Parts: sequence; C-alpha cells; structure tokens
Amino acid sequence: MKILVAEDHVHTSRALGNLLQSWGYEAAIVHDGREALEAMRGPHAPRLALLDWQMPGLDGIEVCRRLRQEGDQPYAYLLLLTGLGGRQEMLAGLEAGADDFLTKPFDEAELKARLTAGQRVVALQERLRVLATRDGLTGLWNRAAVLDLLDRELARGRRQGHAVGVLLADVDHFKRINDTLGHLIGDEVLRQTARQLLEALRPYDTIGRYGGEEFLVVLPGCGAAASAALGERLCEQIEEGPMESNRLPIGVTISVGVAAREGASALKATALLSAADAGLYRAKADGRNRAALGLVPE
Ligand code: GH3
Ligand code: MG
Ligand code: MG
Ligand code: MG
Repeated sequence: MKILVAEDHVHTSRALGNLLQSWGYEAAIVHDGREALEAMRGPHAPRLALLDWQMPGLDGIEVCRRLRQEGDQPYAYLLLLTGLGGRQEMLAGLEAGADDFLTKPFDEAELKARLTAGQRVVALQERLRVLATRDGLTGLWNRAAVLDLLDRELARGRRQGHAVGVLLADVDHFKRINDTLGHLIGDEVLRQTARQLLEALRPYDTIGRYGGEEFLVVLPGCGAAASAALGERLCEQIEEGPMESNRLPIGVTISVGVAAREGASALKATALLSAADAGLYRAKADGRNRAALGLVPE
C-alpha cells in the first residue's frame, strides 16, 4: 500500500520513508503542502497520508481542510504529525479533518499500530465505495452511479461543446425466460448480456444497470446518428452473441431506445432519459430486436 509522507524536514522525511518501507509500505515523499495536495489527487493517489503540521506554503492542517472540501475523491485517511503536543492542537487537527494525530518525536511501534488502524479504515471505505456504486449481479455501475456519471458527462459536454448520447437497452420478453427457464438462468442471462454489451462498447463509453433487465449506456461525443448506429449494432451483437445455460443455447434479443443531446443544448438528464424511454417504447411496439430514436425537445 502506498503512503504519502509530507514533511519539510529532509532528515525526518527520509527516516519516515525508510521506516515505512521496512514495514512493507511504499512511500511517496513530498516536502510541502502544495505538493501534498497535488499528490493526493487523481485515481492512483495514495489513500493514506502522513502530514507534517508545520510546512512552508500550506501547512498540514490546511491540507486536511482542503482535501476534505474536495469531497468527491475516494476517502483518504489523514494522520497529522506535529511537534506541538497540546490538546488545543489535537482538537484543531481533528476539526480540520484529520483522522488521527501523532506528536513528534513519535514512538515507532505506535506509528506502526496507527498505520495499521488507518489501513483498516481505508479498506473498509473501499468496500463501501464498491458496494455503493456497483451492481451486485452484473458488476456494472449501478443506477445511482451511472446517473451520476450521465450528469457529469452532460456538464462536460456543455463546457466542451460536444454531444452526449444515451441508449436504454431492455431485454425482450425477459419474463418468459424467467418463467420457462427459472430465475437463476434469468440471472445468468442478465450477466451474459451485461458482459456482451460491455465488450461491444468503446473504452470511454459507460454502461450501468438501470433497472431489472434494463441497461443505460452513456456515449460521450455521440450525436443522434452515431448513437442510433451503435444502438443497432448492440441489437445485432446480442442476437448473434452466443448465450447458453448448461450448453443449451438461449435466444436473447434486446430493444434499444436512443436519444442524444447535441453540443450547445442545455437539455437535462431527465429529458434525455424520457426521450430514450419513448424510443424504447417505439422499438418494442415496432416488433422488438431493434433500436429507435426518441425525439428530444428543442
Ligand atoms: P418486454 O419485451 O416488453 O420488455 O417484456 P419483458 O418480459 O422483458 O418485460 P417485463 O417488464 O414484463 O418483465 C421484466 C421481468 O424482469 C420481470 C422481473 O421479474 C424480471 N427481473 C427483474 N430483475 C430481475 C433479476 O435481477 N433477475 C431475474 N432473473 N429477473 C429479473
Ligand atoms: Mg515541518
Ligand atoms: Mg423492462
Ligand atoms: Mg424487457
């Protein structure tokens, strides 16, 4: 596990780095608060940090405060290190968002034990994050997570002037599959459908489970024509993609509702989704196993 060490005193930072490595951690060392903030951003940032209170530029307490304000990052466990041992300092540190507090010169065994406790919290946070954002059956994003992502993609599309397409894919006559083959096989069909849809998408597209047998796909940069073409392609792939249970082939098809917002429009997610829903309704009514475009309001 990677731990950030932010400590302006070079001798101390080196000693801390060596100690962490001897305990099996990977140490990333920086020497001031701004570097610390930078290092804690992004998907591969350390999830645990040892922050010296007194550093040039931003001090450790300010780093804690800012990291907590940035809320949307995965949780980081922050341990403040200080030469100031008073109760007031400890309270101020915890109030700024630190998880724990250690006074220098610190006892090595105590630091080690506190890091183990921190690691436990990070692991728990990570499990919670997975539970809160992933669909348990298919492993895709869950409804809340994919809707969140759609909102962010719409905001980004607006800023950068690019289109955003959505597809609402619904398994055809899924109730029949459940009724004739049983729920467990129904579940297996959902898992295989999810995997095949995921494989057919580009790396920057996103797919989540929207409801029971419905999947929502978000397509950055795709206007109506490109989204409709992809919707058709997904129908073909699911129809042709082999799906089986106990070596018995199961015929599965999907219908897809398509909607897209072109660059300059301020159309909201709810309006885009109801257009895709209207498209889906039409695809079902026209005979299923097809994609249909829903009209978005001007
Ligand atoms: P249509 O072609 O019009 O979409 O028909 P349909 O049968 O697919 O649609 P309907 O909404 O009537 O049925 C969907 C079924 O999906 C009903 C529900 O019991 C089932 N379902 C929802 N979630 C799950 C799940 O997680 N596992 C299984 N096995 N079935 C599920
Ligand atoms: Mg210092
Ligand atoms: Mg449905
Ligand atoms: Mg269905």
